[in-house]
This record gives sequence, C-alpha cells and structure tokens, in this order.
Amino acid sequence: MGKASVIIYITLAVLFLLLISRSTTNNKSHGQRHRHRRLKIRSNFNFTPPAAADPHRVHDHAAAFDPLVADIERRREDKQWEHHYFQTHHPEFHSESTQSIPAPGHESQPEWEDFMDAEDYLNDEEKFNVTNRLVLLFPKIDVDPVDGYVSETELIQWHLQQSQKEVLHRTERDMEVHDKNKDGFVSFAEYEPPSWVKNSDNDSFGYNMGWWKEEHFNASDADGDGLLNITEFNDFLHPADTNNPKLLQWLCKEEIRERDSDKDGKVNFKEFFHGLFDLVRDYDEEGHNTTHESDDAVEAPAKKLFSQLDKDSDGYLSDVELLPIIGKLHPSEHHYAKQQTEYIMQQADTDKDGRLTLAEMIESPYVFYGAVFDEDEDDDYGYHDEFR
Ligand SMILES: *[C@@H]1O[C@H](CO)[C@@H](O)[C@H](O)[C@H]1NC(C)=O
Ligand SMILES: *[C@@H]1O[C@H](CO)[C@@H](O)[C@H](O)[C@H]1NC(C)=O
Ligand SMILES: *[C@@H]1O[C@H](CO)[C@@H](O)[C@H](O)[C@H]1NC(C)=O
Ligand SMILES: *[C@@H]1O[C@H](CO)[C@@H](O)[C@H](O)[C@H]1NC(C)=O
Ligand SMILES: *[C@@H]1O[C@H](CO)[C@@H](O)[C@H](O)[C@H]1NC(C)=O
Ligand SMILES: *[C@@H]1O[C@H](CO)[C@@H](O)[C@H](O)[C@H]1NC(C)=O
Ligand SMILES: [Ca+2]
Repeated sequence: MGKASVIIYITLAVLFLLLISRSTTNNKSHGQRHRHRRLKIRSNFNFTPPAAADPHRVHDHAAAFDPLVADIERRREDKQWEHHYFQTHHPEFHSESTQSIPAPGHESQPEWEDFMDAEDYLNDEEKFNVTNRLVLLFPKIDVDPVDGYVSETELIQWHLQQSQKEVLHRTERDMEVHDKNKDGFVSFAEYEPPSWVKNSDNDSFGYNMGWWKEEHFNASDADGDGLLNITEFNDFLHPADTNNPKLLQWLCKEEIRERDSDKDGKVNFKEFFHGLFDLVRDYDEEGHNTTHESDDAVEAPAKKLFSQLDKDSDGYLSDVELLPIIGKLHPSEHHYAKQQTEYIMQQADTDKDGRLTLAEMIESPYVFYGAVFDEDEDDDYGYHDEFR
C-alpha cells in the first residue's frame, strides 16, 4: 500500500514537472499573436425549442461561420440529444445501465473526451490552419457577384445558409421522433407536444398558450392536406422564419393573446406601450436605456408608431395590424445573420469600403471564429508572464 502511493506521488510529480517545463520552454510553436487565443466548441444545447421557451431571448446560438466547426458542434449536439432522448424515452434502459456503472457521472466521460479531442484539433495550428480555412471558404462566400470582394450582403447570405442548415438538421432529428409511421409526414394525431407543454398548467404561461396546439399545427400546414412535410414542420417549429402568411398571422394572434391583459381580444395603446413598444425599440436601437428616460419622451414616438399600425384607426391593434412588426417581436435567423455580419464588418473591414478582401479576412481571422473565441484568456497575461 505504502509503496504504491509513493510511486504514484513520484509519477505525479514527474508529470507535473514535465508540464511546467513544457509551458516555459516550448513557446515557439505557438504563434506570438495568437498565444492566448483558444477556439472553443460551444455547447449550449437546449432541449426546449428556443422560440417557445422565450421568444425574446438573446440569441446565443448563431451558427458557426466555418462549416467544419459547425460539423463538430453538430456531431456533439447529436450525441447529447441521443443521450437525452434515450433517457426520456427508455428510462428502463437508463436505470439498468446505471446499476452496472459504479461511479456517478462515469457515462458522460467518453463524450467529454471526444469534445476535448475536437477542441485540441481546432487549436492545433498545423492541423487547423485558420489562414488556409479562409482561403478555402472565400470563393464560396464571394458568389454574388464573383468579384474578389465579400460584400455585406454576401456575408449575410453565408451566415444565413449556415444557420438554416443547422435549424433544418434539428428539425430532421425531431421529425424522426414525431413521424411515428415513418411516411415522411407528421399528422396532428402523431404529433405529441413536448412534455413540458402538457405539464404546464393553463394560466402560468402567458406565452406558449397556443403553441403546439391544433391551431398552430393547422397554420403551419401551408397546403392544408392535414400533414406536415419537413418544410412545414420546420416552419411549425420556427414560425418567425416562415414565409407562410397563414403561420405569420397565427403568430400575430398569439402575440395579441399574450399582450392583451384586459382580455378583450385586441391590444390597446396601454397594452402596446407596456410591452410591445420596448421590444420594437430595443430591436431598432440596441443599447438604449429605458430606465432614465421620462415617460413623455417615450410616449410620443410610441403614439406615433401605434397610429401608423392602427390602419383602421379604431384605437386597437388587431392581429393583421401587427404583421408589419412581427419580425421585430420574433427576430428571425436573417436578423441574427445580419447582426453577426455587422459585427464582423466593423472589426475586419480595415479600409472601411464596406466589403472584405481575402487579405482583410486573413488579417483578422478570429473575428470570423468569434463565436468560439475565448477572450477571457487575455486576463491571464500577468500569470503567464511569471512563467517565462
Ligand atoms: C519564449 O518566448 C520568448 C519571447 O516571448 C523568447 O524570448 C524565448 O526565447 C522563448 N523561449 C523558447 C524556448 O523558445
Ligand atoms: C498556415 O498556412 C499558411 C499558408 O499556407 C502558412 O503560411 C502558415 O505558416 C500556416 N501556419 C501554421 C501555423 O502552420
Ligand atoms: C386547461 O384548460 C382546458 C380547457 O380550456 C382544460 O380542459 C384543461 O384541463 C386545462 N389543463 C390544465 C392542466 O389545467
Ligand atoms: C384543423 O384542421 C382540421 C382539418 O384539416 C379541422 O378538422 C380542425 O377543426 C382544425 N382545427 C383548428 C383548431 O382549427
Ligand atoms: C412541403 O409542402 C409545401 C406545400 O405546403 C411545399 O411548398 C414544399 O415544397 C414541400 N416540401 C418538400 C420538401 O417537399
Ligand atoms: C441613460 O440615459 C440617461 C438620461 O437620458 C443618461 O444620462 C445616461 O448616461 C444613459 N445611460 C447609458 C448607459 O447610456
Ligand atoms: Ca402539408
């Protein structure tokens, strides 16, 4: 016993010394400029459909710029999803398997290792060279027109394509679960709302009231054949991104239902002002502050917008009258693609001509990998200096 632990201690000490010496001597292979940068694989997988969980939440999962990174993230997410699915749908297997595994948390170990491997891969400049990645991706983005520059529009389109791919992938996964007879369609009888919808009682959720109900289903069924194909099912899950007018109108109706505190079926100015208006404004001018402004200063523009929207001037907003701003109340993937693009242009467009050359992109590679870039590392500067 005693001998074994001494050996373990010595081994640990040697390993520790090796680690220290590596971090002090072996600093050449890491480029000077990117020493503290580390690409991270994001893992903000959420089992509640985001739109329903909180339609006004901050979007935290814009798709990765690089399809290769997106692929790694997707595979990781699929694995988590399978794990979760298996646990909720086959609890009997789950309890059996935990009996044979002694240590709690043991089963998540392999996932964690995969994750670290992938992250190490991304941070190994020999294997994952961001310069080469940008050279490879540039011609795929510079397509409309092919002119040697990436315009803002081209970059928005690129980001949009990436996020739509992600969204559709998740829908396909969900479809597999809900399409019980595997005919490629989801019928309302087949469709089972998520368990948290069934369990939540009627009044507690102001949101979500009509979500996942038959009316929502019917509105998504664009051709009215009683079945949702993959496109319609994708719209069902992400109504803000649809161009199905029936579904957009349903979304407006839900919005009214949510905002209509006196339950008269319409939204009056007071209900508009305390709720909707802030959302529209937040969307237009980010970073403004509501708290310090006097009510009068806000009420004037609110009244103006209200009367513009109130087409029949009856003093109330109906669902149809909400249509012009529904995209602001439920931001679409296009909105996030635009946001992401504006940030990149601001950071990488060095000569401020409104478009990016390949050279400009290579000059600021980490802006593109921004979503997976860990800036906290910079705080460790002093700490690292001590080791040198
Ligand atoms: C580590 O980097 C410093 C500069 O930051 C350099 O002076 C030193 O020679 C490097 N050490 C090795 C072993 O490469
Ligand atoms: C990345 O690729 C570029 C272009 O091929 C090359 O100049 C650079 O040295 C590579 N970086 C690393 C760390 O291998
Ligand atoms: C919700 O309301 C419906 C009728 O509107 C009722 O049939 C149902 O039992 C209610 N569910 C819960 C959980 O309260
Ligand atoms: C949905 O559509 C079906 C016909 O496809 C109809 O029978 C049903 O009443 C509709 N439900 C609602 C809530 O509109
Ligand atoms: C699904 O049906 C809609 C019509 O409701 C159609 O426009 C769309 O192309 C279909 N999608 C696929 C993948 O067939
Ligand atoms: C918020 O508004 C007040 C008055 O309008 C202004 O003095 C203050 O600086 C603003 N705060 C921020 C964070 O912009
Ligand atoms: Ca259909």
